[in-house]
Amino acid sequence: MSLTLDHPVWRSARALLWITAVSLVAFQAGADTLETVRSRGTLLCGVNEGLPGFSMSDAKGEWSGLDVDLCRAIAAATIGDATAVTFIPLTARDRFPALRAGEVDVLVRNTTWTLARDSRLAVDFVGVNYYDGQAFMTRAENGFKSVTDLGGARICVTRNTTTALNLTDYFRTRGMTFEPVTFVRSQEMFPAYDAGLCDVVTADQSSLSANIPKLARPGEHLILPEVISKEPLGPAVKHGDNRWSDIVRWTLYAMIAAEEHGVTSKNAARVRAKTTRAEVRRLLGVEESLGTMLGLPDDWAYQVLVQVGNYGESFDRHLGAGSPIKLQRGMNAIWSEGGLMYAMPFR
Ligand SMILES: N[C@@H](CCC(=O)N[C@@H](CS)C(=O)NCC(=O)O)C(=O)O
Repeated sequence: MSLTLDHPVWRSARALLWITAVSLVAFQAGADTLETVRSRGTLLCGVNEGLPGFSMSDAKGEWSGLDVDLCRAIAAATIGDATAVTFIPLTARDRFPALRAGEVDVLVRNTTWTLARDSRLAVDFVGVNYYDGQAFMTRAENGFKSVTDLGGARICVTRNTTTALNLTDYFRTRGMTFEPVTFVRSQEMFPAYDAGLCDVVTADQSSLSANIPKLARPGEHLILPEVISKEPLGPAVKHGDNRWSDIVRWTLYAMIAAEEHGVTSKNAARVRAKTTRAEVRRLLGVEESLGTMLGLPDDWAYQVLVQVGNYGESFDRHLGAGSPIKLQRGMNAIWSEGGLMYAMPFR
């Protein structure tokens, strides 16, 4: 039997090829997150359901926090409007599947950058917006002075976190035992700790400090001195769209670089009109069109600064002196002030 060109077998093979080609093009188009975000008119940002200082929504449904500001900054850079963000609250467990499935364009949810997450989970971390570390909190009356006193203690921890992994590592290494009391949500864990269901609660340091004011008697709790891990928290995107990861990375760097150069939401317009400093002129889009290189308008970083502010302004507002949490800048100070916040060169 010979197969002529209009034989049904060829016809279905051609149809199949055509469908494959069309879906490949559609897949490629879908992979251009910048275009998707622009035509949608809003950025889908995956955030914590409620972590004071990082991401919280108030009675009116208004979100605020350091992570929330980064979402807003990305919207300002890409859409020109810091309010064009749809916040998608995610648990620790749901965050990576949601990012991979494209339910969010970016994940900014107090998430630690680790090798396994960066590779096996098919996501890319693009920077660090808060250097944290894991610590332990307990009631002062328990008499614990150090994590080494915690053998046999009941310890509250959230699942699907580096926190749970580090806890196991730390106790195993020292031949100590503990009784885990696990939760999916920190909104359930802290009240459980407050109600005495565990002797100790462990989480990122910033999260412990942020949650103390919500306890019934904040003055009765203390954070033990040891910090048992490195928790570099930062934004992550799905594998496979390098232009998009560049945009998220450089939006964070724009906020950091602006702090280095003393450019704030208040003075950005004046600085843009007057400055003779070359890097500041490039950052603010006065010369060399760095925005175009990212697929953005030349005033992308200027919009971030005017609408959201620089990294230091955001930190102070939500976590530092201007907030109820009053955290020190510590490792999160700009490198020139002895911290780790360091933007790559704008050129
Ligand atoms: N940085 C750690 C921990 C992140 C995390 O989810 N921490 C918990 C405890 S503070 C939390 O935020 N829970 C909030 C929630 O899942 O609702 C990680 O990336 O795994």
